[in-house]
This record gives sequence, C-alpha cells and structure tokens, in this order.
Amino acid sequence: MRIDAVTIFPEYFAPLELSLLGKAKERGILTIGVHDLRSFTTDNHHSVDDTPYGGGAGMVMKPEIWGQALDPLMTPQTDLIILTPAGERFNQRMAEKFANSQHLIFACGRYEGIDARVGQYYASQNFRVHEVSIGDFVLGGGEVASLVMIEAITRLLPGVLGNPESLVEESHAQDGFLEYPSYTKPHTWRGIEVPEILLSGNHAAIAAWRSAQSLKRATERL
Ligand code: 97T
Repeated sequence: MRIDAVTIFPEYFAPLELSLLGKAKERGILTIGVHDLRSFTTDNHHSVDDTPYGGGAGMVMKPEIWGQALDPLMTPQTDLIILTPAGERFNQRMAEKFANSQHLIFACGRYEGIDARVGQYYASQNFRVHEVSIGDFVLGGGEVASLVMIEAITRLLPGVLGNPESLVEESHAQDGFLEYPSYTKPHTWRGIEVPEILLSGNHAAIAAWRSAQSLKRATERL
C-alpha cells in the first residue's frame, strides 16, 4: 500500500516512522509520502487560504493550491480521503475497506476547511473521493484524524501486526471489538480477585461469560 498525506504541518506525521509502521516501511509493505501544501504556493506570501465567499468567520483553503498538490499524486488506484467534520463517520468497516486499497491520499484541511470544489472536481474526473470525519468533535485540522485512520487501516495489512491471531479474534467479535474485561496475574491484586470462571479451564463457559460481559457493556453504553 502507498499512503500520501498533504498538509501544511508535515511534522505532525513524524510518528509514522515509529514502531509498527516504521517496520512495515522497512519490510516494503508500506510506502508513505508526506507533502507540504505550502510548497505548491506561487505567491510571495505562500498563502494557502482566503476569506469565505458569502462571509463568515475563518478562512477557507484555496482550491488551486490543492489542485497543484493533488494532480501529480492521483492515479486510477487512488482513494482520496478528505478529512472534514461534515464527512461520513469513520469506523472499523471503513478501515477494512480502505485496507484493501492500493493507494490512499489524506488531504488534511485546516481552518474552516478546503474549498468544496476540490472534492467535487476529483469526483467529476471519476476518482474515488471520500469525505470522512472521525467523530463528533472539532479538531484544529485533519492531521490527527488522518493519523487515527492510518493506524486503524495499516494494522490490518498482512505482515504489519506481529500477531495475526489477534486480527482473527477481532473479526470474530461482533463489529470487531473486544469489549469484555481482561485480567492477568496476580490472581489477587489489592484485594480484588480475578473472576473464578476464567481460572476454570472450561473454554466454552469462558466464551459464554465473555460474550455476556460484552453485551452488558454494549447495552450500558447506549
Ligand atoms: O475538526 C476537523 C477539522 C478539519 C478536518 C477534520 C476535522 C475532524 O475530523 N473528524 C472530526 C473532526
């Protein structure tokens, strides 16, 4: 898989060199390119944004700069992901779909977002364009949202995770989440004991207890 990120803050993507993803890059499973949007400006002030048509607070990122940055990256294999609070909510199902892509581009907007014509244009050219949000809260920009998505997606790639067993177990659990409580040694810690059933060696009873616990947690959260 190839991943490109376009941003005015390339330093945000430094963590991609660490641990798991650093190893995936060394193994040739993953190629990552981080691109400074400002390097595509042509004016003396290197401006990437301007005031919104129709008025209102804040600034909007200029479409020409985004076009200059994205044109050389786009291929028929590309899924262009535009981070925006107004996008479709990211979830595990989406992570699984994107994990099957050859090429992801993360367009990280700051301020009040990117001129709406950027997504509209690439969609009109028959590229796959996805407007995505990671949740109902406001971030300073799309960089951290991109990092969240990149971690969720790349850990699904064959050879990235050390232990593919945990992926199998995850996909068994409903919606891909392990929601039951977990325990390790010691048997008693600060007077609190591990549930006796987990020491029984009865694997069917343990599985039943865990799914009851998951269900209990899920209903408590709703
Ligand atoms: O709040 C944002 C600002 C810019 C780009 C993305 C976001 C966001 O994404 N998910 C939640 C918020």
